[in-house]
Amino acid sequence: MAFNVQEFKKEYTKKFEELFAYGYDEGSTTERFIALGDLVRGLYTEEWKSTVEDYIADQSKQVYYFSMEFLPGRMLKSNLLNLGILDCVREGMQELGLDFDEVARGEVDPALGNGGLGRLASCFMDSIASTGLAGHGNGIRYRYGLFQQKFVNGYQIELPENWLRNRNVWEVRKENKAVIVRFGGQVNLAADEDGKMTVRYENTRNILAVPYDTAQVGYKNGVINNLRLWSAEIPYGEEANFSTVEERDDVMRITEVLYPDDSNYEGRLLRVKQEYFFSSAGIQSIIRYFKKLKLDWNQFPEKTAIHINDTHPTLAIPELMRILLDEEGLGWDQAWEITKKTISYTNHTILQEAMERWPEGMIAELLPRIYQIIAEINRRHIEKKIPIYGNELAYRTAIIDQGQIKMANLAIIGSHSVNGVAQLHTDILMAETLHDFFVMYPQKFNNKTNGITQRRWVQIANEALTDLLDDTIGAEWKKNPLEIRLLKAFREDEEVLEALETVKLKNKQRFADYVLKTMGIEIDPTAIFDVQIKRMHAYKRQLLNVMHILDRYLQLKDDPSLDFPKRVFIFGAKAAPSYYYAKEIIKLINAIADLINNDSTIGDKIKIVFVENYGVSLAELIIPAADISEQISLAGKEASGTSNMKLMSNGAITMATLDGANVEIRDNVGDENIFVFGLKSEEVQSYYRNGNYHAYDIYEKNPRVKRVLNMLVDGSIPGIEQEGRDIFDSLVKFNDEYFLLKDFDSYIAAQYSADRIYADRGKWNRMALMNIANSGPFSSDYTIRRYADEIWKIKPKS
Ligand code: Z16
Repeated sequence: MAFNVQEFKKEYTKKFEELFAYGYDEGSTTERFIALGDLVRGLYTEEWKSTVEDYIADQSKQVYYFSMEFLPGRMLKSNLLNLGILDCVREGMQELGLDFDEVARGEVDPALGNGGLGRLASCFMDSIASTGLAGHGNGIRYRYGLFQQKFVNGYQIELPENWLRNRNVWEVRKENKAVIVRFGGQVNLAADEDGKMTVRYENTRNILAVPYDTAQVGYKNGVINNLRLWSAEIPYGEEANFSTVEERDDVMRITEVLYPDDSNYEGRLLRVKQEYFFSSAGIQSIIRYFKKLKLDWNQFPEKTAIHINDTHPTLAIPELMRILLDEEGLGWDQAWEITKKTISYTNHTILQEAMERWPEGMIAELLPRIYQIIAEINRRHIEKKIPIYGNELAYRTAIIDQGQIKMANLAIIGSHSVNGVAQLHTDILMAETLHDFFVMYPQKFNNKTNGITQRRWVQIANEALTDLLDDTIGAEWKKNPLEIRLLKAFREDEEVLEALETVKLKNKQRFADYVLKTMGIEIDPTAIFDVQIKRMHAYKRQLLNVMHILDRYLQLKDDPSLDFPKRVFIFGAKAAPSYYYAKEIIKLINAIADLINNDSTIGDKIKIVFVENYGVSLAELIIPAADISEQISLAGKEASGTSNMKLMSNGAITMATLDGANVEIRDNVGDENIFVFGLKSEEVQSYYRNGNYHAYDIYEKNPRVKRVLNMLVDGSIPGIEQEGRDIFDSLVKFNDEYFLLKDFDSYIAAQYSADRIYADRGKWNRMALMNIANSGPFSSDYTIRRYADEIWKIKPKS
């Protein structure tokens, strides 16, 4: 993008005055950001428009990524970076006497997702545009994002996240592209003049779905795709069949707030309304686009791929069927072939409690026509499979079972591709969780290991590392992330290793400043920064981390002269508001932090920092500062993990169980550049199957475990009477579902070897270097290329 500093300064000054009627020097940070964002959006609208026009002119195949969640993070810097004008704007702002980073922080971070799944969707949007693919997001414009987390007396409390309180400069409301989504009512058959039967919906509640579009700017390639988020509104004119105020309120409620549950299913009516709302709106707008091309319906899958991110958008399948059958007049078989060829599905979890299933009656009442179609898909599926696989297998794969509609079953049967998100996860799906389906449709199953965009997670979050890389290996890695492997040549280069240490120290200092300012805790930037950042969940085992902290604390109390490097344990985690146990662990960690941070007898050998309101923006601050990346879920439970990839890309060394993508990280960095511990997935499976795990025995026989766990119930940690007892019981009395006690010894041993190596700075720096150098394969650019080649069958724009 041709643009110079002088021009920028002029444009910015003008834009600010136009918007606010006074000079930028008088403006607030928010206003300064709004003026900048507004200016930047204006810079790319031309290319945004022409990208769409080119797609239509070339009739290129489009992929639509349907996701209930997107977590883009602040967009100012990523847009500037991808437009190629980040440096220019930074310089211009500085010359205007403005602090660019501060202005950038004036943007609200849109928290329209819970965690990994939503952030993955946003990495994918960035990679789709940046690799030149015609792909767009489809989701919900929640009025309120994921709750803001505060700690009060160590307890999590949730506050509404009103992310639209200031103007959203990036979105464009497209009222003329609105569609109607219908709920309720009855389905009737009616004959027209020639006796042809048509399906009529009567007495439906009609809701207007209004799209808000946000540009997805590709990295220096002129491609600008679209993220379309739908908002529910009351229709005008004939469609406005509402009578009471309550009915109106109901409409507004659909896109009011994001459900705050990560990997946990809650069978709420409003949730399924949200799911149908954005699935239907998305399908309708795709069909409208396809019709402009004036092609035959059989060409629909040649021109369209629709990807459903987890089962949340699965109603896209019967919705596509409905439109093809009822509105376009196709026969069942043709419609079904088109649907299956168009749709593909990603599974993100094997946790049973996360599997979506809806009561038949609920769907029949809310979406009568969709229910009929699901029932017919189910009927045909069973009828077809019985002769081949027998009754038992056929019924085990049924969509409707015991009055429930199983969304994963519908997603698998109604699509041509089912993928897991790391090799181990996909293997478990095929061998265990979805084995029945694997027997029926082996060709549908495939793996697509997750990835991350180094543009955000290195170039934007870690400018110091970016500069060092550029100076050391050149800038090719930015276009071609695998080229970061060139860094390996410098593994014995003292100067580079020291420079790497300096970069890390600088990032640790930056985070330490934040911690001092926001929490009043002083931390030493030369200490080991040991980081666990992810949703709070029992299977992720933050509690194992806690056990290590308590053990270390006890060792130090016994012998204050013990010589190991100082450590700062850094946590960031939100708990689902209804997840009681997760909230108890939050309270526990905060109580331990209070105890240890204020214990002068251990000096600052151990510090604990539990940041409030962890999210994308805080991740950008924490990840570059991390030395150790805690990836300690019970083997077999974490589908992939993606913070593991972000942390390794920033030179943190992984403390890992062989779970999710950790396995592939180990394969890439080699055993000597990672700390691996704990049970393997097969061992866990075998314990579950044989029922021969006895946590109580470990508690009785392992004095270190016993001492640590007793701390939970003997009053040594003030303020956790209830929590300490509950957590103790979950481990000792209820047999420790996630094998913390079993993995304790090997975890502690791995932590001690980390201590020893950290003391050898050269060695540690070399390990950090090798992690960075081997992070290229985890770029979402490659993940997306594999989705494009193997599932979506689309090619980059040349
Ligand atoms: C989610 O973030 C994930 C799974 C799920 O069923 C629901 C939500 Cl909201 C996560 C997985 O836990 C994680 O392992 C994975 O890396 C991520 O999805 C992206 O695939």
